[in-house]
Amino acid sequence: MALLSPSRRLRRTPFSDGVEAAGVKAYTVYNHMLLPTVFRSVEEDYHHLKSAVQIWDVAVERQVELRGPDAAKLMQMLTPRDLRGMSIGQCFYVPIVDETGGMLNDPVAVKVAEDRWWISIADSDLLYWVKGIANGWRLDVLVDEPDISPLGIQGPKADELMARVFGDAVKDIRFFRFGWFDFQGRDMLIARSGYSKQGGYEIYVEGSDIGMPLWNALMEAGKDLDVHAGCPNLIERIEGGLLSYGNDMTDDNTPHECGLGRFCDTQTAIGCIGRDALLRVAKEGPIQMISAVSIDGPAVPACDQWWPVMANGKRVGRISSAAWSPDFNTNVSIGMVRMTHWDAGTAVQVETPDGTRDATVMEKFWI
Ligand code: THG
Repeated sequence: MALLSPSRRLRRTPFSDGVEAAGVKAYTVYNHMLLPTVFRSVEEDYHHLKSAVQIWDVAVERQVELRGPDAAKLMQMLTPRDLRGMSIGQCFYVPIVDETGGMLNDPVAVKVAEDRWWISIADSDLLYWVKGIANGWRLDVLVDEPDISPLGIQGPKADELMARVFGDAVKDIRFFRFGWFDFQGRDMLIARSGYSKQGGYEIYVEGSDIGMPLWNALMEAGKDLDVHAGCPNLIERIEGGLLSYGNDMTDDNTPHECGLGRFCDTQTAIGCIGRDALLRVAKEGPIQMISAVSIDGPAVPACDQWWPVMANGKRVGRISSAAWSPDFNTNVSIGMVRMTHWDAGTAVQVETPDGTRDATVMEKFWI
């Protein structure tokens, strides 16, 4: 593939200097910004992520900040997840839907204060939707994208590394909660979260100037832990069933089709845009569903287009993400499969660019 031409529109991050020094081999574009995808090789990065600790430049997880008296009201308008029980200090994975119940994004909402929320977005221009709603409803709230860049610390040795830099108290943070910690006189919001199933943290770094000092301090503190620059890993995230907006689902899909029905409380999410549409689909139930699919044969090529899922010569779904898994010794994939074929154990065929392969719909790869 040809190279990407750098320009102002293809934004660098506060950590890009560190990423380059660590020998990044490939990037993708996410929220108009550079997101590393490979350091040593996808497989080497995968084994290292599962055994050591990595520092991830996930600045592409941009924050849409809501500030003001109507911030909580606006946040509830954006999602069918009931936010009434959410405390300050919590993070919620929240589907964001449009008026038809179609997925616009699947961010992490961070309740910083009653009148201050961060929406840590996946790859779609959610800012404009949120600004439109705030202005259309004349809400008393400021909506913008502040200079905040998440840095992920992921892997089994993440606790040890973070304790060395921020103190032992960082280990007391519970899953999807956050606390405030000092680094060189700067307050940092640190959450126990991240786009892997290996455990770890996300540091919401406010102010680009402190990005590289923090990156360097973590690299220095973790030398004997074999710390390395890393990034969301394709194999590990498919094994773990972590969805990728734009790949695995789009605004054509409801949260229920995406397996995100457990994050919808449509009955009680009063004021949520798309509520009427979702009440209908929740009642009838989805007719297709995100599914784990194991694809037979040798390693499949990169999935940069939907691959048809077939049964008896008819299309019954599509594969949107796929990779060879060394630990499962098969190709793991995520697809959207029709109701008639979504039961675990169902035999199907997948039309890959390398030819048609036998495949099996799985309960899940993850536990
Ligand atoms: N962290 C933060 N922002 C993000 C992501 C992140 N923005 C972009 C993208 N990732 C958003 N998508 C996801 C997808 C999955 C999860 C988080 C964000 C996730 N899911 C867990 C799971 O499915 O097992 C836990 C969900 C839960 O139980 O609440 O973590 O990674 N800041």
